[in-house]
Amino acid sequence: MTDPLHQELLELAQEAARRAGDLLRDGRPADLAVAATKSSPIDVVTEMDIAAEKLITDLISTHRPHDGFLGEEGADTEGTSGIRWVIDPLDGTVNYLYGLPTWAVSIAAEQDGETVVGVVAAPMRGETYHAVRGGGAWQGERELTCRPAPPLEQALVSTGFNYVTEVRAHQAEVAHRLIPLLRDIRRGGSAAVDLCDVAAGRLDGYYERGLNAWDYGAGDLIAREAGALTGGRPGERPSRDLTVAATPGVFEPLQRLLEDFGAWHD
Ligand code: 2AM
Ligand code: CA
Repeated sequence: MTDPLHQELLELAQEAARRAGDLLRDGRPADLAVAATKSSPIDVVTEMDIAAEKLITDLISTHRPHDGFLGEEGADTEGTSGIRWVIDPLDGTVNYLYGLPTWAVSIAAEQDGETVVGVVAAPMRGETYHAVRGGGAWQGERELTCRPAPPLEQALVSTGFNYVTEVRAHQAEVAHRLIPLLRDIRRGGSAAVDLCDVAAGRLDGYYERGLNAWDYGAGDLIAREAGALTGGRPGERPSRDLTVAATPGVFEPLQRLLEDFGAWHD
């Protein structure tokens, strides 16, 4: 039996993610990709980002005026209810700019600092993922289970690279050492979607350095509820230093290699 509070938070997160996803999909100018070499399209994306975050925080605070918020576009309030919403209105901004389908709205609800609800909507994939703590991970009506672990050399692992050139260069060195030890690497461009792909059994693992709480909040719960293990450096929780998620059996050796290869520092 789902806690009625968690059910309420889930339904609110799903409604907010659906509306923000529609806004982003329907409001994206058709010529955004063509104009991607100029500076103005960045502003259009930023405007869409801000509008989506406002839609989400307005909807939630209408229903739950005492909750706190942490959002990529600046929402940062404490609240008094013990519930805080952690929101990335548009995860995968570069994909959105170019017209690639892998972008998402990510909404997590924390209760006393623990994520209890996660929703990730990927409108161009026609997919919405959700999880409530202790209630499994779902894509619509379909319950998700991460893949059975292959040997590491057959694992398909996704990652991401930072926007800052020097940081990206070091991340490329880590990937350079990792690639011969795996089946292959993917670079999807949305941390939230990568984590859901681990949950859905479409990836064996995922890692990235430099994420913020809003990038991985919802996806981390969805991956864990699908049976994946998640963490940061060995013994730590996911953080800005490092976020790792993988099916058990791949997680441990992958996390160890990332530690050895220095994936947790710039
Ligand atoms: P974004 O699309 O919302 O910016 C891609 O590697 C993933 O990491 C995306 O989820 C992207 O979020 C995030 N990301 C990449 N570089 C980042 C940076 N320098 N700061 C914050 N988030 C970053
Ligand atoms: Ca993001």
